[in-house]
Amino acid sequence: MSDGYVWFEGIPFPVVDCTPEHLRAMQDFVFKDEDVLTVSFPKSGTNWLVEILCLIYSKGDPTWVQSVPIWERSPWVENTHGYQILKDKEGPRLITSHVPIHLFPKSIFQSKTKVIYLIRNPRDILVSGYFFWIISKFVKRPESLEQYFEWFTQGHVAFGSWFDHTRGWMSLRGQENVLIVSYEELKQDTRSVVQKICRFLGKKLEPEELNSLLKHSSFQVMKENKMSNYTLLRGWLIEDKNGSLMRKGISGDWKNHFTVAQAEVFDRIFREKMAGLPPELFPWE
Ligand code: PPS
Repeated sequence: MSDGYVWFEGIPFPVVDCTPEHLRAMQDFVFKDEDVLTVSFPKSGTNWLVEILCLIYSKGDPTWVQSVPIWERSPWVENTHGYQILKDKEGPRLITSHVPIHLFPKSIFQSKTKVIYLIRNPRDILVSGYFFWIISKFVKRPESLEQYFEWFTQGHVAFGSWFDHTRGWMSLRGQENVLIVSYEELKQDTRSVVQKICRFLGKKLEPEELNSLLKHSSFQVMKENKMSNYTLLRGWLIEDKNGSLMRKGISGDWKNHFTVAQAEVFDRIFREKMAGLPPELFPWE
């Protein structure tokens, strides 16, 4: 560990369960056609999407999501613990990652693994990250939102620049085995997006199974589910005794935290960094 991050190929990674040696070994991870990979920049709503995928695979039955920690149901390939579980697992695997595309195991590009890339308004990601990192021990702790704003816009945060991450993974859009989903559309019409994900995965849920999925992946129910809300990490990686992954679960909270000047700076950086990409890829204000 140095300066609150593990560094690998110039990108900062969290200090928990992640080493440069592991990240190097991870390069040889072999993806299988039947795997389903969730990829996102941290704080995009990853765990929400994973909960939905678990409930699709259990046909709406909540037993699995209520009895096994979320990081064991869909392990993180970049974590040593997750990697061990994945390596030995037979059959289709749910896999999660925040790794930027240029450092990702190359076997993903030779397989038919279904990839879901989850995006979210980076302003909300910034705010969500700030409030999580100040109560946890995963990454370098910012002293203020102003400071974290600087780090984030310069790409000096866990997994690097949001802009590079998004540009990188979005370059796969249009491929048959790749689906792009946004937090905002999930919030707006969860049912329709879940149906779209089911079609993508070739899965079918009966109406009552879908209703059960929607209930058990809702913010309120996930907030109470200790297998999904990260409260199992309290007293170890989460220092605040009330700390949880489940903070507000809304779109647009950045408006309550950015100053007018920060909003303008962010708009300018967004325009510069994302120039050339169709604006409709980013369904937020
Ligand atoms: S992490 O630590 O990077 O894996 O975090 P991640 O899961 O990507 O993102 C955490 C944010 O997702 C919100 N969340 C949800 N929103 C709506 N509905 C549901 N069910 C849900 N589950 C998680 C969580 O509250 C974090 O966002 P903020 O804005 O901080 O509330």
